Amino acid sequence: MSTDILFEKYTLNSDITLKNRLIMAPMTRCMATDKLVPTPNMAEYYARRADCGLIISEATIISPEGQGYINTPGIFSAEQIAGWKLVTQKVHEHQGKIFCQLWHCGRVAHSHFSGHTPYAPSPLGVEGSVPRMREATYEVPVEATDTIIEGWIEAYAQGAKNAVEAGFDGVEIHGANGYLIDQFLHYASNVREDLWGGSAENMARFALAVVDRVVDAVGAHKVGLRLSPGAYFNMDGDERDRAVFDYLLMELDKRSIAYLHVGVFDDAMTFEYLGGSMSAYMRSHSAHTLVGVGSYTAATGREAVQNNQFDLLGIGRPMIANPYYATKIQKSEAIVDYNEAMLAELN
Ligand code: FNR
Ligand code: 8K6
Repeated sequence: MSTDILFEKYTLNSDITLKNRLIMAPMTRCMATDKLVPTPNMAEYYARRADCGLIISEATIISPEGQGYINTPGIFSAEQIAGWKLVTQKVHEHQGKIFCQLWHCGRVAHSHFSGHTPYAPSPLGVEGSVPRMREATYEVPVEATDTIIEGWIEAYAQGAKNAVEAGFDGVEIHGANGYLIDQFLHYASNVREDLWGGSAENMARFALAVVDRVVDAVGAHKVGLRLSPGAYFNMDGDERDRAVFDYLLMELDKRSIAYLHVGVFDDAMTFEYLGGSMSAYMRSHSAHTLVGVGSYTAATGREAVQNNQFDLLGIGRPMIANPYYATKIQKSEAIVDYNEAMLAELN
């Protein structure tokens, strides 16, 4: 019998072994309570995905001023930690593993939620409005002071500690998709000329500081990081960004974090200044375990893993459409196609 590489065990590090190479990609579902507390329904939803090697939770905000979408869960209050405990217990009862994705929206946050104009690296806004809230158009953010920036770094570390207290197996720092950390990493959103901008080293400083503080808080083996070196969502590309990511990936290789994760919707997208896809660029510039993602099926993703394009396969939308996705793939059962109407409930 031939073995399926997707269902091989994968050793992330000396503390964490995954039962297979399928990763549930983080997906915002906007189903937490108005106090941003995860619900029992969310616990059941995640438990139905515990057959994959590792679940990455939906993005979870680390402080109230980081919120940019309605009813996204948080990890900064005791009530939220208690809500997440239910989720992690259910996933563990089903022999699954789950990391918490730590999130701050930066300029894509909104005063509708926090009562004040969002802070960001530079006062450069994005076009558009909060999804599902057309009246809430995006604001021009206020440039963050050093004190605010230090507070953010601390908030990521506290969020990581809270996540471990809530029973998560680790955390994924959300450094992708045009949110706060990514805003430091691209010239389109960072025109600072102080310690936090103006050069590759300065622009990477915030991401590295967050990684280092989170590692100090919970241990490197429990820390993953998602990055979007290619600008594609809430962000414009700039060829100077390349040097920032070259530097950042080089620095990250000096740290023994659990994995890196590509942040993209379609990994077939290529970026001229990266010389190809985001996954190919990250693979050739990093020795870390790489989670690839973006419009893969089990078949195309398996091929990519076999070709050593990445180590672990992130699956997003198909996991919304298919509870027990991993089991279905393993048994070669038919997969239900995803459609956006499925976002209306937690199947
Ligand atoms: C996402 N994605 C996403 N990414 C992230 O880092 N944090 C998040 O909270 C979300 N939220 C989210 C919600 C929904 C409804 C979708 C469809 C996507 C991106 C996601 O993790 C993944 O990168 C993409 O969906 C591409 O993978 P698939 O869906 O093609 O397998
Ligand atoms: C539905 C609740 C809000 C979800 C927020 C996360 C955003 C995911 C929504 C999917 C939109 C896809 C946009 C991808 C842009 C790629 C452009 C090439």
